[in-house]
Amino acid sequence: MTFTYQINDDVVWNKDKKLLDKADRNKPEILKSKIQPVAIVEILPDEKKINGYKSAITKTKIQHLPQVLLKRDDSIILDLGDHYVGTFAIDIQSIGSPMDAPLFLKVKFAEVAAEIAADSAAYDGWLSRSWIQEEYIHLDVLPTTLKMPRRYSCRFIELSVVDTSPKWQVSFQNPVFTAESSVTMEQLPKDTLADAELEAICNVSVKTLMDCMQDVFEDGPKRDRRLWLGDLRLQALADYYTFNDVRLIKRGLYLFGGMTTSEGKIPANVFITPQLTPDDTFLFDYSLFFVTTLFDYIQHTNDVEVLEDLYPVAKKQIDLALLLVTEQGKLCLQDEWPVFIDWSNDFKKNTAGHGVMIYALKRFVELAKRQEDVQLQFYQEKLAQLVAYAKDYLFDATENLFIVAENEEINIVSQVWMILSEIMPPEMNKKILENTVKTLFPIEGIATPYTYHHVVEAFCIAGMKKEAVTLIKDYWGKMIDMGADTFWEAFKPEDPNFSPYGSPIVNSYCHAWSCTPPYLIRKYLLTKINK
Ligand code: RAM
Repeated sequence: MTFTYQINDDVVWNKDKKLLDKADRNKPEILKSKIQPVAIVEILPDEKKINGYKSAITKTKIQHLPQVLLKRDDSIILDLGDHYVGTFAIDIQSIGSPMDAPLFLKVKFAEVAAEIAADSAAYDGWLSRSWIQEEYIHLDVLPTTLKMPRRYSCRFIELSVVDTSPKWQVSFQNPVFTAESSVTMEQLPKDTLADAELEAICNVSVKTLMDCMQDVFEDGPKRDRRLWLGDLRLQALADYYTFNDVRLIKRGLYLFGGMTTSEGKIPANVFITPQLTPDDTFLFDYSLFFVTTLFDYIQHTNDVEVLEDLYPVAKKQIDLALLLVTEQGKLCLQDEWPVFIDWSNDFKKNTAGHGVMIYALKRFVELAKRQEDVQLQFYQEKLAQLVAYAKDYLFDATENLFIVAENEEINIVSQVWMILSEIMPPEMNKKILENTVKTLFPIEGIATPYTYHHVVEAFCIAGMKKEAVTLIKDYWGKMIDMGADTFWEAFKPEDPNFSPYGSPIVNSYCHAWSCTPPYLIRKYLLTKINK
């Protein structure tokens, strides 16, 4: 399970002011609401919960917080009752003899109970430890109102007194968490699903999406707090079926469209502060998802102005990708523009990448028709070549499964992306997925809701609705059983305590790419479920 950093610091960027101004005009207002903690809790081991810990309400009621006096090494954990993103403030005073030393306080914010239990000092993973939501603060004068400096993503807040002095103790009052998002729950459709388990999964999904909907669609409000194209694509799909607030989608498209390399390539993610900055990271599939995200947006809104503005950028992504396709229709991926597909590098991704190429080109051809592009026929021919190559060289007609040509490997992502690219007749798609279930299930070695999303969507495309529902319940439902208030960046059902970083403390437990069940359910499965 690896993801490699890219450093391409020699890239020359084009910034298109007209497009970036339009991104700016779609900047959302951040809505704020005051949340008070609902309980004082303790963290207890529980192997059934994520990473082995759960929270339990203590005997001390939250109303009695001011009466709890803390001294050296004492701590208290506040529970907001749900996951929120925002800022935190609390009143603090000293009780007892005069305050003859500063208060030394540690404040830790946690999305799940296990983060409180994790020892930050022991963290030794490859992601920056600066993502750990923990602050050490000296307060020279009490009483005061402590206003924490950052925006945090959490359900639990642990206040640990590193030291007072033997002469006095500390008391906390009026904890307030100001939750932030660019949408509210009032925007959601009012209907509920007949299936209670799926309804619960949808509720956690929309909370996940809402907490990621900030100034841009963030991938995770705890980490990386930025706009990634692969995440944007899925957030947009989920948004159409839930909040239906398209400003952030439009903003995201203009941000990516407005920042490209001198050759026209779109970065995999962008930073918004201190000024708009494209990341020097490039992913083949993420660049192509600009095209599909634009296609989905146009389908949903019919916004002609956006199409006029961004069609040339979409076309450029296709043109750059087609440079890697031979006359025969073979996609030859390059190391400097890797295909992501999934974090795991335990399987080869060439065939899945070929599937993404067809998936994106098909949608581009539809846009090209709308735009009456004079090169339409060229793209149609390229599409035909890619499809022919996939059928002739990437499909094992004896096994009825797609292979990776280089080593004849048969893996799940190849099947899934080839089904999603819809190159085979429906009956064959079904046969391929039935074989996939027979030979490659239960899924192993995949830890991302991102890939599970694509597996479920492949089931939907192949008409295997029962399997789709079962997988949604088994995967997303299991996260709820294990304590999810919002869905996670990583989850490996066969090894639930797995962390891609060696410690839960830098995992994101509210992650955009896990929020898609409402899209999957409402687009493909609703009639089935409501029967
Ligand atoms: C990680 C994030 C993000 C994802 C990229 C590829 O940094 O989890 O969501 O899109 O990987």
